[in-house]
Amino acid sequence: MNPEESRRGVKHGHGSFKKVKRVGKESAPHPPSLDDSLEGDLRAFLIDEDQLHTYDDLTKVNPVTPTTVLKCLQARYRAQVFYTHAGCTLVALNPFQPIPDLYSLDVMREYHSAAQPQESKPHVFIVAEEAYRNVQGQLQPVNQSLVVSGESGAGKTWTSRCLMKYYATVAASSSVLKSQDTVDRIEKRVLDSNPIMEAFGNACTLRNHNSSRFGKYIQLQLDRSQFLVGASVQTYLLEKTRVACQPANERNFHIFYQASMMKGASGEQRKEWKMSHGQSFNWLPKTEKTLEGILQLGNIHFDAPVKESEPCALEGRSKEFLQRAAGLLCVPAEELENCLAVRTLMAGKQSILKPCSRSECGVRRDCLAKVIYAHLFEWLTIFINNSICADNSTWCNFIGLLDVYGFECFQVNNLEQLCINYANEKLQQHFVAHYLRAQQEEYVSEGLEWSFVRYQDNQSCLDLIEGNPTGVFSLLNEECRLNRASDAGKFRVRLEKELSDHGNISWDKFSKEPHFTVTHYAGRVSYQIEGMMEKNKDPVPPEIIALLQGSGNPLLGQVFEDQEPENTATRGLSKVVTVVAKFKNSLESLMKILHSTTPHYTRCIKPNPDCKPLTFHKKEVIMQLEACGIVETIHISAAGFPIRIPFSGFIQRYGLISRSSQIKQLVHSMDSEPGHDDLLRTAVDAIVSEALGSRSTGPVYRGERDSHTSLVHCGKTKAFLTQYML
Ligand code: AOV
Ligand code: MG
Repeated sequence: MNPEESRRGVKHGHGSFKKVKRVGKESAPHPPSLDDSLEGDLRAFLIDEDQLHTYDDLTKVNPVTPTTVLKCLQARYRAQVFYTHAGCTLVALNPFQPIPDLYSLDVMREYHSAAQPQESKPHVFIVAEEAYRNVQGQLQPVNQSLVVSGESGAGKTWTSRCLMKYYATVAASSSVLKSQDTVDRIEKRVLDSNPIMEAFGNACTLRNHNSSRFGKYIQLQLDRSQFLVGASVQTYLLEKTRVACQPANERNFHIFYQASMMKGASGEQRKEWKMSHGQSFNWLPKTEKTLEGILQLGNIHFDAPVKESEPCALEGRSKEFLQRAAGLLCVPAEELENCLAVRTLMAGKQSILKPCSRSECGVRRDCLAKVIYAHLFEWLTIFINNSICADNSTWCNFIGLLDVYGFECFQVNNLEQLCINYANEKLQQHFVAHYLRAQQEEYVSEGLEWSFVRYQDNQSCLDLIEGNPTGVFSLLNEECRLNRASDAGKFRVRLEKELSDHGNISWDKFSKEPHFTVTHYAGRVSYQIEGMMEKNKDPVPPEIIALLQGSGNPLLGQVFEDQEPENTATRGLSKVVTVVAKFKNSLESLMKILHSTTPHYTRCIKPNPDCKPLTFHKKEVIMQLEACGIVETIHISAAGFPIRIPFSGFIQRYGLISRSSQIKQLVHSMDSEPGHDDLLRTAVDAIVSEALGSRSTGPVYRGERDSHTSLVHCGKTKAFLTQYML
């Protein structure tokens, strides 16, 4: 490892790479502070600092080090330029304030009609347009995926919205935005699904006032003429615990506040919001009662029982709240109270009633609220899909937009964060596998003598989490299936025993709370074990399901209709499908879809932790750049050869401009006879030598490669070119 790597504690997945070939001060020792290092790098290599903000592509920065890249992004941010290419990916810096005209209709049209969008100013619309043309331009159309990643608050959801608007505009079957009667148009319906999903699935957290508490993959369905004809949404693991319990200074899902606000709105406010009193919405059919019912549940508290053999009694005004909740959920109040305070145990064919303890009553109340909300959310997703999904016969390709919750590290992290961070690990692996590894493997198969760039492979962290039979998820599932009370201390000992050899997990010996710390690609996160097993089992008492199935509320009756009560007492715990097992399966299906598409990556960066407009914190940004491997990506793109043209194509394209009659002859003869690779290779070499030999001084990037051989490489069947050479 070089000093940089050991400083970062980076673990590389592939030990066999040759030394990294870079131009300039490659092995400079690492200076002590970020600022010193920045200035040092800049003095040595980038003389005209004033021009830094003009670098549209980070591959042009030379040398590519975390600090020079950082300085370039900082200069651009200061100049209010928020998008920068980084080879194959786009870096998006969050301005944290609306930027006029950055996403206007005119701008959309400009990128859509550009002959070469890649040559326009960096923008997320370039990525959008590239994906759109990729679907269009192929003989065999290929589905596309736009993967937007970044930490919480970095701008993923915002970016996804911009992308959706772009497609709803450029792929509209007629000029949707010109016509007034757009109410029922599919493009509008697809866009309108966004605020609804966000109302139910987003919440204000310490990191982001509109944080997505669920993952979303939306497929925009295109017909043969490339028109948007529909969409389908797949959601992932809603953080339903938030309904009953929010971390300090965080909030519940937006919809609760929005619903209350609507209820309490004055006549004037209703006028301003264009919502008349008692107006109903097809998009929000009759959920508002149910939502209020959930809120009323939160005010129900139980007192300790007078006698141990008796159920807990309702505390203070709880009877009133219970009655209101029962009324709103359309269930008998007495049944609701029994369901919260009494458990039914089965002994053979006989059922025995057992009063719950005070804390158990609270757990059951929370469980009822969570299960209702989670089912409502699922129902909403189905409802939206039914409204926007095109008939299978009408669409043939899709562009998928992935917006999942970003990497999270809070003061206290539990199963939710482990799942969220695991999802981010999977995406990072997809990126590494697709881009970095695939590119280097192609160099090998083409026999290129190329010094490999090292990259951070996160497979070992994934093995730690998802490994079978000894990974955190498997061990957790095993623990949950044992018919015994959860014991955080015991589970910690088990983890340590089974996983102590693993480099990505550690324990703080002095911590009183049972926990484990995982070294993720984006940083170290400590997970609290207390409560993790219960969250993973996520048991729903059968009495609760039965209660809701009997509800007179048509919506509740409908969403619980097919739910089978999970009676662990009779079915056995081994059959219970745990939360992590379900999540892992759904992520695997997502990965399969992603692998079958051509991916495009956008890396959103959060320039400061406080979401302050136009504020750039170097430390914050550099950590994110390092975490997502941006520098490695740039190295491969900058020092590598992103453009590959098969020899025959290269000769046909560039042979005609050659002065050599032999090459011209070859071009003409190729129509009838393709020619051997060796012969073609010699011709490509000759064309390149001729072109570079006659090259005038022209524009030169500082630190330009020293000889023409590093601008073009001939593989076994293809010519590899740098962007600059092209
Ligand atoms: P996230 O999706 O990445 O976080 P968001 O997309 O919700 O983050 O962005 C957070 C906030 O940053 C938004 O609500 C906007 O106020 C602002 N913002 C983001 N991008 C832009 C932009 N291009 N222009 C102006 N403002 C922007 V999370 O869902 O928490 O992982 O879980
Ligand atoms: Mg989001």
